[in-house]
Amino acid sequence: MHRILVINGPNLNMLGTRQPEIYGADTLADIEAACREKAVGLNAEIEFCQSNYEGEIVTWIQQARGNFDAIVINPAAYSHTSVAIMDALLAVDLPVIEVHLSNIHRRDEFRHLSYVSKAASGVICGFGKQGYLLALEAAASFFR
Ligand code: CA2
Repeated sequence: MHRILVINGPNLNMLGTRQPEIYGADTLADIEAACREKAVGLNAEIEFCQSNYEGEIVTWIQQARGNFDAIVINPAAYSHTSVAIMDALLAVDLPVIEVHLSNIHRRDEFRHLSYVSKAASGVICGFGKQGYLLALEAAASFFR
């Protein structure tokens, strides 16, 4: 069975508590449940994690080599700042699908640049929770 690591960046543990007009009403636990259901249909296994710490995310990416077949990542605010996460993703040499709940291109100009996109096989943004499910499908398409 193929294994997909789903990484969530800072503040995404707050989903469902504030700013539902931007990020939707689902909590991160709701998104995890939907991802787990989707993974069954894709015959894949997922590990779903969240961190508010850049270094912890870098470590998870490094450890993915040999343990996972693809990475789905919502780097949250680190998308727009983190050369360290970009470098780790470039080094791990796995398919990387970047996902954002909101359409970052319709928002503040500082959100238009994602360093992570430079290491991503593809990017999905603006589809809320559904975007995670599309990202899992995209990841699984690398296995066929
Ligand atoms: O649209 C996305 O998924 C983002 O990655 C979310 C990040 C934002 O910095 C990116 O530009 C786009 C922010 C996640 C914070 O989520 C919260 C949810 C509820 C309450 C507070 C923060």
